[in-house]
Amino acid sequence: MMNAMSTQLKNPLTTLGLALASSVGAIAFSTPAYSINVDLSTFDAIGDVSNSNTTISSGSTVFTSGGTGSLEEFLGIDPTNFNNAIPDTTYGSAIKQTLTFNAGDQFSFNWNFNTSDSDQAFVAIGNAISVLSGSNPYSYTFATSGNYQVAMGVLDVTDSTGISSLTLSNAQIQAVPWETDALPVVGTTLLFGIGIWKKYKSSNSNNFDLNAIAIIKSNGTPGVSYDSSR
Ligand SMILES: [Ca+2]
Repeated sequence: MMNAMSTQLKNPLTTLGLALASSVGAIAFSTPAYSINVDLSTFDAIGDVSNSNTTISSGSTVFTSGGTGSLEEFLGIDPTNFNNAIPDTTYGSAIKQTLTFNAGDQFSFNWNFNTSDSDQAFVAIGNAISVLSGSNPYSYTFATSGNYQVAMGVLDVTDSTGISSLTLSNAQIQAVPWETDALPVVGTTLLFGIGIWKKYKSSNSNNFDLNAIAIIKSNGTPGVSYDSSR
């Protein structure tokens, strides 16, 4: 008991750092995952895109099959990839953004696709294109950390008529649990950094006080000194 107390008194900043770091650890283990909202309005868009990039339609689209001004050029994806995933496309609209993911992060969004013909909605993660069908919300888990382009869009297939529309909402990243992430280390480092900063600031204050005392002493008289020749 006495030993613990004397340790605290000897180095209160280290003790504070350890106490704060422990509390962060407790929070980390009681909060296994956290979500980050993805703002679709920050995405780049091409074609028939409206409502802050949450509605993607097949009205005023751009052509597919590659080349200048094509959907594939905008996405930076080889037309062959598109043709293999979704054959016979003619026109399309899309949004895209490059985001940073850690291994295990899950990217997801809610979607609704309305079409009256053979048009398709798609999602592209990197160069991998998938027809957007089946489960809602769509979700994708990244196996490897890195920067990835994510893109969502609508394609006219075999025709250039009809208005198909994809609506998107609730886009987010479910980040990996903290206990397998680097965040606790960063948090601890920051907390100790704050401790050092506070110590440094305190040291500066002491220096300032000492200087002030020294100035008063060397001047003899505290207050403003005048140049009598003026
Ligand atoms: Ca169509």
